[in-house]
Amino acid sequence: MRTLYQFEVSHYCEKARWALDAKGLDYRVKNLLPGAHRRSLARLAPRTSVPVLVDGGEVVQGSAEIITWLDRHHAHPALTPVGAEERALALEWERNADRNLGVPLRAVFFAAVLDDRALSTRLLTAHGPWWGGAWYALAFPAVRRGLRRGLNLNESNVAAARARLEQSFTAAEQRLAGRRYLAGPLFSRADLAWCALLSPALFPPAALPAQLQAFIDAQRERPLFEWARGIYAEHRARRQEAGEK
Ligand SMILES: N[C@@H](CCC(=O)N[C@@H](CS)C(=O)NCC(=O)O)C(=O)O
Repeated sequence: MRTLYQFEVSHYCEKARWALDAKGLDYRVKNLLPGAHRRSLARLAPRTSVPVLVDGGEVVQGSAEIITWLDRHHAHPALTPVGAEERALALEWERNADRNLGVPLRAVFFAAVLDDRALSTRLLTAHGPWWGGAWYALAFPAVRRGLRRGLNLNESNVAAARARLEQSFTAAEQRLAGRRYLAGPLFSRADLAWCALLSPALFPPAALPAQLQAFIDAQRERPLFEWARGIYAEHRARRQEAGEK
């Protein structure tokens, strides 16, 4: 069985889920627990990050790599444009989303969420192993320290992440002016990446700390957010329930 190793809360994992769903493929998800995930992944993949797709004995790590692999093995519908120019554009805009949207949005999100232990525990253990709550009761302070260190969550970096997000929103809006899609006439991995990586702000997974909610509320009416809600409505089929969590 095709298996996606993931964190339910991760927007990079949402990218991979969306790609699998777009292809209409059956798969099961294996939800790992942030902090404890390293042990599970050490046996499987070279790095410690999710998403990781295991399909027919092959292991593919990274959301972009998963989309490329899926397009190679399950061609329809194509997420990578066929024409060279559009293909290059789609890959460039996807890379742009991975670096300039996914990374700073995660920093802004976790900088606020990690201050609230109950909320963090709920989000990070969601749909995960049955022992997640008990494990976090002991390990959460260490997990939080590790996340803050790994994501470089200090005041100046978080302020810089907010500024980078504003720049990214503006750049995407300029690109989308007069266009339905980012890279040519069809929906592609570029659109998928921008929308999936924006998803924590589009569809907040819980009631969020006031300051973070205020930041999101201030963006909600932006053309980029309106566009992304439209793309979700039109292109994101509901995930087929496929087995074990
Ligand atoms: N560029 C990677 C980023 C993946 C990523 O940063 N995953 C995070 C969750 S959002 C993760 O697994 N962090 C834990 C770790 O790296 O150990 C991708 O597109 O898959």
